[in-house]
Amino acid sequence: MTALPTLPNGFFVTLEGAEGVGKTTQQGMLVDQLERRGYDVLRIREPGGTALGERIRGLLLLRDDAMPLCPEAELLLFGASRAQLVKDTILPHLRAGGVVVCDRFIDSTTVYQGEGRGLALDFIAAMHTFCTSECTPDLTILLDVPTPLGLERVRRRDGEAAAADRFQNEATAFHERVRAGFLALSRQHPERIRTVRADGPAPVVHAAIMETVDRVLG
Ligand code: T5A
Repeated sequence: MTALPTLPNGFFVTLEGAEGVGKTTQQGMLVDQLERRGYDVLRIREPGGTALGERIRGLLLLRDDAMPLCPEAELLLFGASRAQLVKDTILPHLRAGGVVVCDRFIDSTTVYQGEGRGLALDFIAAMHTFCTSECTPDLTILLDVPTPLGLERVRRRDGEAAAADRFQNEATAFHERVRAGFLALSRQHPERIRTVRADGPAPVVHAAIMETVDRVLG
């Protein structure tokens, strides 16, 4: 039997970006491609990825006017979901030499709760250390599209259901801050975060992602 290709410390890739940039679409294409090459790939998303995380996801994403969430509670719920995911799922898979492909991770918190909600960035950084045992992605692909295009894509995809999503219903100015925050973060961490234009057809975006992944994986 042929052994799966493994990596001594695993390989941790995250996909980031504002609403509707195509993370989920591209995650599926990336996972398929890596699996075809024989890697043991774990596909996960945030918030979620564990039984606890999926319950927290419901609290965070579903708009419930009877149960408003203050920004501080929102931040800590993202942290709780992530702590469980890192310990139960991400670290064991990386230690076994596998590849983890996660739809959103720490950068989403820095940008949405930090830049978007205006919460203290130094507290958020300390929370990352506490919740993740300093587990940082080897590579982060930042997908970027103009804000109106991203919002249009999710509205077309979700139709009337979009009204129930707490984040999609934020003002355009919030989404513009999020996009600018991601781009600023990629300039601060060029060694880890690679920006890929995502306004073209999905196969073109996928090819650009594979080129980046191949450069880092070697
Ligand atoms: N959040 C999350 C925080 O505030 N803090 C945090 O710490 C974390 C982890 C999660 C929300 O939580 C927030 C951010 C988010 O608002 P979610 O439901 O998991 O929400 O969804 P998102 O991650 O936001 O994903 P989106 O709904 O924005 O969509 P994707 O995954 O970026 O895009 P995708 O692939 O679903 O594509 C959207 C539509 O566009 C089409 C697809 O077919 C789909 O219909 N599409 C394209 N069309 C044309 N050309 C292309 N290249 C296309 N690619 C995809």
